[in-house]
Amino acid sequence: KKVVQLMPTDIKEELLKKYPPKVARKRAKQILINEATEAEAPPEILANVRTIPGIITMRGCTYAGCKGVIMGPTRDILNITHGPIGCGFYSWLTRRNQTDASADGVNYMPYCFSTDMQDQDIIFGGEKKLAAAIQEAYDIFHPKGICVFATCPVGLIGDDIHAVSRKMKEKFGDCNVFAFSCEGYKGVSQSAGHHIANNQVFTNLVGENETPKEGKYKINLLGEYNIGGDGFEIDRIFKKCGITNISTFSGNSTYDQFASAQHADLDCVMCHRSINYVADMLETKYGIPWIKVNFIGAESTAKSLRKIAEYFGDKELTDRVEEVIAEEMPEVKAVAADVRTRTEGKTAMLFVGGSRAHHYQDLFAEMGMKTLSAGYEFAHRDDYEGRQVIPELKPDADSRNIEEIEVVADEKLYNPRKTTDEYKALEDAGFEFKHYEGMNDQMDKGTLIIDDLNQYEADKLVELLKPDIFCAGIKEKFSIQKLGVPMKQLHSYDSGGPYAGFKGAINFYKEIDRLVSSKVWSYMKAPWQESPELTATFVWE
Ligand code: CFN
Ligand code: HCA
Repeated sequence: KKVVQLMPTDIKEELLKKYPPKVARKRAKQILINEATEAEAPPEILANVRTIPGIITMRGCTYAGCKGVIMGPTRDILNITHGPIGCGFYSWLTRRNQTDASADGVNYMPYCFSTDMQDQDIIFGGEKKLAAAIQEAYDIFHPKGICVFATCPVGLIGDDIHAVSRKMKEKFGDCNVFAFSCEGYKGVSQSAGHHIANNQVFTNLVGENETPKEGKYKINLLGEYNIGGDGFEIDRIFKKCGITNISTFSGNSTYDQFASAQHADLDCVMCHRSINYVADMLETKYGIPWIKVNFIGAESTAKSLRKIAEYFGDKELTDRVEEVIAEEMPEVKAVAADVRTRTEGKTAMLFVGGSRAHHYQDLFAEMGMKTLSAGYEFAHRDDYEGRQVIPELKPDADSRNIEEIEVVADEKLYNPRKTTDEYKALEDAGFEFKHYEGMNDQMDKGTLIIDDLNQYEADKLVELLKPDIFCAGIKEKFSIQKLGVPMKQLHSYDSGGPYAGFKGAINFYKEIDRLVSSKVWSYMKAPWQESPELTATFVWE
């Protein structure tokens, strides 16, 4: 193992060395050495900007963020992709979002619905084909809701998916049909797709069920997607505490849960990046306040439960939460203590999406492991710096003009060019920010925080810092393993999970212990690489 003597500045320089000057200048703003600036303000990072063409990014597209991420995990809404078959196929169950359909048996998630656009649809338009697909889906399944998702060519040829959906909704009368202008090319990344999905679900679905919901402590869990069963574990804990989860956006959710979200008393935001827009809209329209929670990590789970109990300010709930924590923790602590004998002092790198690269650092910390470097694929500055929007400046969001809402609005709200001094001036002027801890707050001084890490930089970082484990997604999986470093997918969890809550923490400790303690990585070199062939001397008898 290489002994690292490199300073963070050296590493940053190494990463940038190969780029042409213009590229290097832009990338330099997205690679941050985590140090307080002169004014002791958090350092600034450039985020949510377009990837430079030619760079192999790990990001996904707007369609993926809308159809796959936000709408995908709801089992009884029938999702139709209007586009070429590849878009539907590659977003078909790859995210490992689980569901429990035992209540009524309705589950469309194992299906892949698409209009399978062909050349003639591109030339003559695909609206008729879309209407026929919606009709066919309705006739076969009679779902409560049908959602239509635009792919790139739909935006280019101008099919009016909203008009088609409206017409079909009126025709059926008993099925809510609405569409998403989530063409893949819009915005900067999948983040734009989250925003579009948030707006449309809020506009077309939330608030539809006016029958009040039973429960003493009613919450919504926003930004939890039940990957590998995480949501099942969190719901188990809520139930044990006596907390009623009205709706999860959107892991293991149903049409009716979205329709009833306005009946909750508190919104608990887990993945802020993907769902903060719904949290804000629920607050504005229904007066439901939101708090930030994190159920990744046993300590964070306990902290989040206490935060919820504190909000309700009721002794019965506070006592029950303490009882649950006391009951669950001993097993977690025992496993942590055991694995720590092997994991203490080991190092990790995390480059994942828009929240996990931050949340999972808690689990590593519980194992005594240090995060050397981390970053998001597509998060915005507030996810790094822990700032939130100034509600007074919130623009009207129109999902059909994503450049406006994602780029212009972002500048207005989070303003990538706003300096920390300007933030402070706004605060001093009486603007209220919702504070929560961003990635930069949590990471040690001198660590490297890198936005939109690419293939080249990932390989270079591993070569320079040789972490004991690298966490990212499927695109990085095999290139990292070929460098002789164990790799854990923190999107799909490979085939593992749940990792959330108390039981999830135990699973994670054991899995990481297995990976970082394995001897297999020391056998990466073939025998002839280790000890090159001896030169033979040919002797003629
Ligand atoms: S489940 Fe979430 S937690 S929703 Fe988001 S930002 Fe993606 S699909 Mo992949 S694993 Fe990832 Fe987050 Fe929120 Fe998942 S870190 S990239 S869009 N994400
Ligand atoms: C997406 C979904 C994804 C991809 C994961 C990966 C997921 O971005 O479209 O790259 O391994 O979690 O499934 O983030």
